[in-house]
Amino acid sequence: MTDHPDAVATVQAPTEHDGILSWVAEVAELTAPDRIVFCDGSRAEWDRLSAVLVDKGTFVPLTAKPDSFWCVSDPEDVARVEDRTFICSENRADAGPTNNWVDPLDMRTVMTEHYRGAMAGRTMYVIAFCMGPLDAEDPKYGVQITDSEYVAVSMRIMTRSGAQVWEKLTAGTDFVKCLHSVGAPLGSGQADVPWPCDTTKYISHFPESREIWSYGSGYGGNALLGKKCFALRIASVLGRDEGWLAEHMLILKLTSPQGNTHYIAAAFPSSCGKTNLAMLEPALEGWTAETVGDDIAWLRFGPDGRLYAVNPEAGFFGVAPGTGAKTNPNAIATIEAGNSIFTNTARTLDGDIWWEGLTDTPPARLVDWHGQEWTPKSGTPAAHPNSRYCTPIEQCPSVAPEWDDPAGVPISAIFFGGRRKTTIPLIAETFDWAHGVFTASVLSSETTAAAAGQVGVVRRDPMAMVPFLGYHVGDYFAHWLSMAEREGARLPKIFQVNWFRRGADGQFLWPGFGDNVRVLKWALERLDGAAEAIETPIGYLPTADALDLTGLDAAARDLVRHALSVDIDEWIAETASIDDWYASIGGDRLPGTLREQLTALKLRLAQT
Ligand code: SAT
Ligand code: MN
Repeated sequence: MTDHPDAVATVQAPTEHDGILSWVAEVAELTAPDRIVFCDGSRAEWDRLSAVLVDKGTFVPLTAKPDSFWCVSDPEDVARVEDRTFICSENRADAGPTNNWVDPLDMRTVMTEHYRGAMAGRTMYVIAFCMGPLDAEDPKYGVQITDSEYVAVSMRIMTRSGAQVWEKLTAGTDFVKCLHSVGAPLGSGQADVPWPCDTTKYISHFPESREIWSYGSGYGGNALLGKKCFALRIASVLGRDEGWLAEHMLILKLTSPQGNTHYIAAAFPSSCGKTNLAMLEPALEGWTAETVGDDIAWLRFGPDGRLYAVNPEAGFFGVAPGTGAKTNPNAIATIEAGNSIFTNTARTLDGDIWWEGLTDTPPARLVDWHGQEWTPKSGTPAAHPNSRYCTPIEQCPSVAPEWDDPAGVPISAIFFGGRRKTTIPLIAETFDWAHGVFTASVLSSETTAAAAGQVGVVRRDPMAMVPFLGYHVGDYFAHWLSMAEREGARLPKIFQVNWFRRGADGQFLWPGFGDNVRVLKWALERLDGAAEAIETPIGYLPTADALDLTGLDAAARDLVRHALSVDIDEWIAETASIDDWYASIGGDRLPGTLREQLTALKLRLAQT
């Protein structure tokens, strides 16, 4: 690698915050970088760092999109590594049965040795960022130290960062320490590789001291520490302590033809369509949908007792495959505007990107995500199933003007969904808050490529948060239930959805995408009691005619009827699996209310 004279200059620290300065000095002492750069988040900095990345062979500039770059990762560093993700609470019991736990002192000892000298030959970047609007009443700041230019430019897209944050991070202001190294020190004169990382990886969280230590990976969820590590794992602990919720939810604004606006939040596991729903193009005449967030929502009580949602992020880190002009035109327009990074997609020979589902037919020749020449005859996917686009939210044509409102948006309904071939109907309205929390606590989904490991296995993923909880899952359920105890609380209605149910022949029963507005419309009409529903053991479901199926043909309507059916035998089997799930949580931490909910569900099923 040739040094870029502009990029290597160690700039003056833009802060007098002692806590930051002493921590930066301590980390530099341990990790031994060649130089330190405090990021200002400027356009010039983006240009400089992307030039460094091009020079290293990490980035290939795209000629078909302005200021956009393609890159491929190390083939072993393509997803979150849940088995290497740790919640290092002081007491093992506080991490709960769903997290890996290591004693914090032991973890610090082991990781300190990995960090020792880890940044040799590299630049250490110091990035100040704010999760959520800068003018929030109680802004949540983080500072990430990283030795990866890829991480630095990605953080510029994904968070509010740079000079505007340094200005606000005045002496004594709280911040979350986010330490990251790819774990690939360079000996003197040693050439860098395009995607430095280590085979050993640790994604560690210290909930009591609000710290994140990440080592060995450059991949999004492992390395962009504002995202899952801070905005979900650490923030879930902040929310528990401060009376709010940090959730794996999109935020969507929906306006009916009559001009009624509602905001909804919806939780789905990774790679189950949150981004597509967040950018929905309604299939029903007269409806508009606008995007507030696509992945994470922080929900706080407003003065009127309603829950207000804020999107802590400033960009999308969306799953590329399956995203196309038909499925998500707003995502396509967002990336067309440029300023984007594409990781592990394929690249065309004329300087554009491609992935399965972008167009119906692939180009005749491509460079695939391994960097190898690819043709449709290759017989392998051209893009990795977890390949991603990273792009600024402000470029999204469907972005709601209030996406950056420090007050957030009031949530009328919360949706929980997973990827289930059977059992779970298209939509069900839960009976009340406790039943809604119960339903979310037993949410399940077939695993996807967003995390390393087997794909397609059903697992319980309560609130779609199982990989992102910073504390004990039973305490988390208690925290959700406690929302109803707050004086004057006016909580949203909770719904369960499943876009992925299949018929006996394996075909999807529901068209999904823009047609999902039909389901959302029914749910919103339920808020003021206007839509018809029937009571079933699992909740209220639309009657056969209550869903607006205008424009769907008879065959599609038949499938919808199947999608809406509640199969009692399947549900009895489901409750047996819920028994196992609850047993794994441990009786002392599982709220009694949820056990009662399960008993009541079994009773309703038995009486049907
Ligand atoms: O890689 S991320 O964790 O940021 C995306 C996801 O898996 O939801
Ligand atoms: Mn996600």
